[in-house]
Amino acid sequence: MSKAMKAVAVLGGGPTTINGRVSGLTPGHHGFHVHALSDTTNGCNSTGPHFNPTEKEHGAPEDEVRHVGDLGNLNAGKEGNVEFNIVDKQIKLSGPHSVIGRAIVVHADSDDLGRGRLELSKETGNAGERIACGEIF
Ligand SMILES: [Cu+2]
Ligand SMILES: [Zn+2]
Repeated sequence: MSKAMKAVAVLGGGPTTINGRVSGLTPGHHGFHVHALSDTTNGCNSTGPHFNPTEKEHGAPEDEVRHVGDLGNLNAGKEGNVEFNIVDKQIKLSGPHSVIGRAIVVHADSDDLGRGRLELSKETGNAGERIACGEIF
């Protein structure tokens, strides 16, 4: 299955708006994060961990305690497409929280938002395989 992703980020006075669309997904929830590195020499696995400049635990986008890169889940429809329009307070396009030069990643599975019982819940959200990624520039 081929996946296509397009995203645009807009810096406002305060929160950052990120919108775009992803197609070719399986229907349902898919973890969606900014990972630390834009390196894709070994596919999406080279993009490092979730972008976490504040060294906090994994969480939901609305949580105060979260990785800066934690954007929750995309919810793909029956056709496997999803459009998103995310307004986020922690994502920045300049300064120490800047996501420029990092990667946006879509996962195979749902992100448990740090509320899961599995060991990696507070680290990765157990979102599974990285199925699509792209550099943020
Ligand atoms: Cu991720
Ligand atoms: Zn995270």
